[in-house]
Amino acid sequence: MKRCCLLIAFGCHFFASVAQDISQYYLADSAEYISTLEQLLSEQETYFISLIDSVANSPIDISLSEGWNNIGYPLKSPINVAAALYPIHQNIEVIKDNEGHVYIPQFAFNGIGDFTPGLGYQIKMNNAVASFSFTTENIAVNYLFEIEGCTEPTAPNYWPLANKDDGSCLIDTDNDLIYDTDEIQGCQDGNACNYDPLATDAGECLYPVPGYDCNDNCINDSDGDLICDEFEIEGCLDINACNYNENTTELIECVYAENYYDCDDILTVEIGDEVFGGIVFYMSEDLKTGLVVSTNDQSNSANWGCQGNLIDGANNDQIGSGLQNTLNIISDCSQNNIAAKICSELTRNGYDDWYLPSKGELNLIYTNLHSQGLGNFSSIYWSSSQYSDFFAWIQNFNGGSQNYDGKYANRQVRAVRSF
Ligand SMILES: [Ca+2]
Ligand SMILES: [Ca+2]
Ligand SMILES: [Ca+2]
Ligand SMILES: [Ca+2]
Repeated sequence: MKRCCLLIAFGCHFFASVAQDISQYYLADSAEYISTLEQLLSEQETYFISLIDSVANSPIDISLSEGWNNIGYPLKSPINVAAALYPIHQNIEVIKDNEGHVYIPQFAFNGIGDFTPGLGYQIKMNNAVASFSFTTENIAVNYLFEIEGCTEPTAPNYWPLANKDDGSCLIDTDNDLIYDTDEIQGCQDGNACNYDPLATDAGECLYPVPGYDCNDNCINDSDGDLICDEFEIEGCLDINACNYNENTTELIECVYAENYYDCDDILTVEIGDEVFGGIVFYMSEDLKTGLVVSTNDQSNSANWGCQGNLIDGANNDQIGSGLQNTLNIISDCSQNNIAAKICSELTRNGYDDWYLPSKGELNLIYTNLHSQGLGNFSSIYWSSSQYSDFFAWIQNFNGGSQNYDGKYANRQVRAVRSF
């Protein structure tokens, strides 16, 4: 390789490749690296001194007219044709050497390579150039060649000749004794899916979705249906069941509402409905319980019983007290075929828990059913509410009045039960 070629190659390739190898040199043998650096510096310095010397000793001014000209290359050192003619390259159409090689600036094609000292060339100009000379200024300033390497003076592989940083500087920004160029960014959490044991700089970590491992498989899946234990949905697939769930993944026993109740245990019946063995005449405020009355009379001629005896605990007249009144009457009164016993001994529609309604309950039967044309009632009915030792409460369903009557009187009997 000719000397001038070396200079251009220096800039474009040789320096760069040496610089890239510097880290190895440096790490392997810093003495060898310094020696190499000194040698290169020395060679370039020698070359420039030689070039400057030859120009200084050959200050030849050339005048170029439009069209063909003959010129000689006057310097003592060869130099790249493109570099030497850079200041006037826009005015040149083509330049040829004796062997027919050409340099065409428009196409950046240099078939000549270097000017050879002492040789002549033919140059065709697009425009005349009055004054041109081969000088170091033109060559060094106008023809920019880049030398790549580390330009950071504090780096151990700082390359003094470099004018373009190539990112190779050995810098340890975070002072962990690992050069920036050797750092590996990655996740440093051993629990993360993308944990990188080689990472030297913290990077983004990725974690599995709760319940799953890093391969998107369930951590726990007892029945192996690919639905993780914690995401199983227990339910029943019968749309009529209270625990119906269309998203069920784990079948459990279906649960159904009781008859005449919804899934919240709320009654679905209304006053007047024939259910629970009778006709509904009362429902509690929370719509969970109620009272029914038999659809026919249990007797149309029965005593209240135990005339002249005061039955303990049978004076209650509120709604809900008929059962207790009845229990107290049959407990205290040994007389048979009395109204309370007729009711308590009744088995009807599968139910055997009937009793004689209290005064308040009997009035509800009158108001909610009989007044609405329901229940087939007639005349006067006994309540289980005692008035005194000789009297007990009755209600006349012809008009609805409540009064007391002698316990010996024969009145009608209609049993009720609660649900
Ligand atoms: Ca570092
Ligand atoms: Ca680091
Ligand atoms: Ca499962
Ligand atoms: Ca399952």
